[in-house]
Amino acid sequence: MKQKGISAMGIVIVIIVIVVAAGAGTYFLVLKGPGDFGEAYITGLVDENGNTIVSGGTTDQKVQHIKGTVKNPQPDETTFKGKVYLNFNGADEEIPAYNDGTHGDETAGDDIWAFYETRVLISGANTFLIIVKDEAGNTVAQSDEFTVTANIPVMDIWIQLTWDTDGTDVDLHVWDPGNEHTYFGQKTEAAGGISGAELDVDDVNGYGPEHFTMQSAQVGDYVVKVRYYSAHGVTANTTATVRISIAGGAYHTYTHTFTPDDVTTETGYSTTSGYDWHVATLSMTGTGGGTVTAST
Ligand SMILES: [Ca+2]
Ligand SMILES: [Ca+2]
Repeated sequence: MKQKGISAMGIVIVIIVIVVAAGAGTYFLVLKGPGDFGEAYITGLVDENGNTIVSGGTTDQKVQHIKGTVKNPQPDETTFKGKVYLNFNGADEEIPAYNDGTHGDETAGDDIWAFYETRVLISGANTFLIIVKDEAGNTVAQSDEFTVTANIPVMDIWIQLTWDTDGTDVDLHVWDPGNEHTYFGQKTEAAGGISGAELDVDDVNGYGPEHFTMQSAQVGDYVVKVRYYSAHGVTANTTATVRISIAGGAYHTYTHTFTPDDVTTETGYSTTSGYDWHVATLSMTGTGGGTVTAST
């Protein structure tokens, strides 16, 4: 298949990494040859209308699908021997890769694995980068940085939930000052959720993300909570990460580790129930600003 940058593969590049152990006066020399880097590619963004955007481009669509390919750190294996991360606007988010002819994978069972990820952009500059690590946690490949400028309104509230286990279902919940509630059961105002707000998707099988966006927030407190809804048989702990940006400002980032025992069978939802992770309270001014207070 065509891959951006593959024409440069014939050039022998030797990257010399010198790590100086400060104080000990000891030098470690690590040589990396061709093939160690450059086998992760972002081939493009695709918006909801099917339009493809190349790096450096602009868009007026906030929902974008990021597609591309990576190679398995150990060739000829039927499972991926490592982890793939999408660095989206500065944060590494673990993502799945497929070699079964789905999610944009062109040939099942070869050495090329595909990813297909959805993200909700912020207004202005957005950056994407793919990082591949082996099973020991060493970075073995990294894509070129992919940039896109989103000509979309600044959101008073932008929230993203991701987590680090495959197959699990974690849910983002937001209540507004009037106790209106947006979650998977009512993602939009039309479905009974918060007026003027939207949850883009309920991810039920691993990693997320789920995004909550609201262009014009009311005056008052918004409560952000996360529930571990179903482990779907996964026995490992799940660490969830929530990023919050108020009016396009810097990210507030919070993490919480759930054990399988934290999955709750409770069916009620409230701002005060004790079996969810209370992430933060957003105290909005109603004029495009507010403060974020982490739950204690
Ligand atoms: Ca393949
Ligand atoms: Ca979910």
